[in-house]
Amino acid sequence: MSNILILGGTTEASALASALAERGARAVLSYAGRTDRPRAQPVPVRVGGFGGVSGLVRHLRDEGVTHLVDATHPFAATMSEHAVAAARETGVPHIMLTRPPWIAAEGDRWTHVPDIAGALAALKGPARNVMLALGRMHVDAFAAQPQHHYLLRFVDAPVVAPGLPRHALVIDRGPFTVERDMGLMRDHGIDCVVSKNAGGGGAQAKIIAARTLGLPVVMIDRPPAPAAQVTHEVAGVLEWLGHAAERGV
Ligand code: 3Y8
Ligand code: NAP
Repeated sequence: MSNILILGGTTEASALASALAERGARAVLSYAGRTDRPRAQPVPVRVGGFGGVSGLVRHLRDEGVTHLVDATHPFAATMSEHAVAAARETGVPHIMLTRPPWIAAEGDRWTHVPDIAGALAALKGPARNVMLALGRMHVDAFAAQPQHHYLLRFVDAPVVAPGLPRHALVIDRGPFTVERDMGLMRDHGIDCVVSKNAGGGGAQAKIIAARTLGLPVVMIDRPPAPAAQVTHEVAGVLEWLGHAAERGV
């Protein structure tokens, strides 16, 4: 009998949880606990870190996990590295469910940067109205370029006000729509968007909105992914699970 652990926090993880629930498979979806009210799931949910690789190893053994699916966000690099290490140490079969990076299309005005520091360097110069669609965890770094007016979007209202002198804050969770993101950009006179190359559809609205409005995008490329089996589709995980079952793992 399978006992699948999904490392979640993305649209694809939720879609996989639904597919497994429909098939009556035994699965648990795991959240880090970054948001106040994570989306309800059709499978049992656990919330909170495992306590590093050793904590994840212990969890896999104690819970008798038979398959580990890392469906975390492409920027959740630490979790993904831990998952590969814990799977190797325990011998639990492991696969990554992730989405391909966005590729610039006709009309896109992207500047690729490798990380947050690269995004800061790209923002040197006179004051602009910048949509900083990176969530909450990296916002304070942008105080290094205080001349801009920043439009921020967080999932939850922050306990402490963002450390940026000039900013507007929108509290909203995705998936977003192109229309709403275009409206937001127009209302705030946005002339530049900063984004992670998250891939997928849940964060893509702002990229299409920027293209439609002819706005430049500072695109933060994703960190390197660990060497592991990867699929871009929920169907790929289901096939792998069926496959793995055939091998009797
Ligand atoms: C806690 C779980 C689902 C998953 C939905 C996806 C889409 C909507 C778009 C913008 C970009 C951003 C951010 C974003 C999106 C999906 C997906 C995605 C980007 C939730 C969720 C958790 C988180 C954590 C949160 C981060 C933040 C990043 C906001 C739930 C809603 C910016 C990433 O306040 C914080 O500490 C928030 C932190 C990590 C990045 C950051 O640095 O702040 N996601 N997002 C997960 C956990 O606890 O394990 O609350 O339901 C999930 C989703 N957010 O099931 O429908 O699949 O990517 N999430 C980015 O892409 O740049 C928003 O505003 O345009
Ligand atoms: P991260 O930096 O890679 O991981 C930091 C630590 O958070 C991990 O070592 C682990 O703690 C814990 N953790 C991360 N994901 C977890 C999960 N799904 N279940 C249990 N513990 C988890 O991760 P992150 O970038 O902060 O992302 C946290 C969550 O937000 C993930 O679910 C991710 O999918 C989601 N998310 C992130 C982004 C983003 O931009 N980073 C965007 C959308 C969604 P321990 O070491 O204690 O085990």
